[in-house]
Amino acid sequence: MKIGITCYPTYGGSGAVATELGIALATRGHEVHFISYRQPFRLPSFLARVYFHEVQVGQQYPLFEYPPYDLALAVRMHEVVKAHGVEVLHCHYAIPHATSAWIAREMLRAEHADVAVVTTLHGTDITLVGQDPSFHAITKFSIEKSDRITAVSEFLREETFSAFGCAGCRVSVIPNFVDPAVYDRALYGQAERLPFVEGRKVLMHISNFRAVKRVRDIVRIFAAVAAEVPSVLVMVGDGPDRPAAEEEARALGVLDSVFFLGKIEAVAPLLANADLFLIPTASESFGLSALEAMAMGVPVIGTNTGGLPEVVTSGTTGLLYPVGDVAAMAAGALSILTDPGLHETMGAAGAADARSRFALDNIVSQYESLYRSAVKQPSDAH
Ligand code: GMT
Repeated sequence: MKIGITCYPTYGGSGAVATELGIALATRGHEVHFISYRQPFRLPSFLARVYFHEVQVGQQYPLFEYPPYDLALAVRMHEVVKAHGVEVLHCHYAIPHATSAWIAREMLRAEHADVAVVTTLHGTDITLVGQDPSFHAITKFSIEKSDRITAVSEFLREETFSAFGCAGCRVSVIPNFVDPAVYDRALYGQAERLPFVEGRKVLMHISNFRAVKRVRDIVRIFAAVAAEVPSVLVMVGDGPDRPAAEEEARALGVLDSVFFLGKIEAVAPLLANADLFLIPTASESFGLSALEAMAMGVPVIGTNTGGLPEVVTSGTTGLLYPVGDVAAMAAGALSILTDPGLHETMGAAGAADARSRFALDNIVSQYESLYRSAVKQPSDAH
């Protein structure tokens, strides 16, 4: 098939999932066209059957205080569908991608052409941004107009129904995935070892450091653990709350043992260094980084919120606690770190669970069937 994929190209789980899905589809012989304002961060420069179409917003007219990206994206989608015979436009993150796809499809229909629109809901497009009064109606409209809608967890599916009512929405759950061939601890040896660890335990966090990630809690958990067990905290990624994390580490006197590595594309070699993964998030529709940690055999300490319990089985592949319960999370972390048998059992259970429930091959097949059904039998939501 010929598939167009639109996502946010910068760091973030939705862009990572969209890109890895596109690469996997191309490996299976499909032709994949990424349409976005920048080359997605996990997309290597050349891959057979993978194309990138940049959206340019055009001249910055003085009249435009807000350049209309959504319209430029719709025009590019329309152009790419026509030029390459794309059959499905798969939008990752509803706003504004599903709206632009609807416009592109209307333009095609005016020319007696067509394309199927599939929208994957990832998280804040439903739980936060989509519920903002300035976006609520258009988000509801755009998802209802999609031929197929998927959500990355049962939690997000339920949130979609409760936030939008969405009488016409048929939301299927297709979870995120990992490639077991990449997320395999055995592949990474001494060369990938972090030089500053010096025999200490490694607690790791990977995110875009937004408020929802509760980075201060991460540092507080770490400080409590480091008081008992020699350890370092490795913070991967970047975002608005990085200064807050630094401030907290300074205030707690642990800044010397906290290492901020910035944005790093390939996280598997880093996770190979980790003893524990921390994700004390306030809300998470899925928690792709937790799944990546599990696949690498790293037990997860997190919160029992949103879709995270659908990924991490508390007591088996990690330990989950109420949001903000730093003391419990620190105690949980210590219970794993000080019991090598438990650490090994949980790590192995995570790696096995990631492979059995979230393996790339199985999930990509689910998307392929969805595309086929959307092309053969589009929804009547026109
Ligand atoms: O929804 C967001 O906040 C952005 C999005 C992203 O691009 O990182 O994150 C969401 O999608 C990821 C991939 O499906 C999920 O793993 C994250 O849990 C989810 N984030 C939230 O729900 C806060």
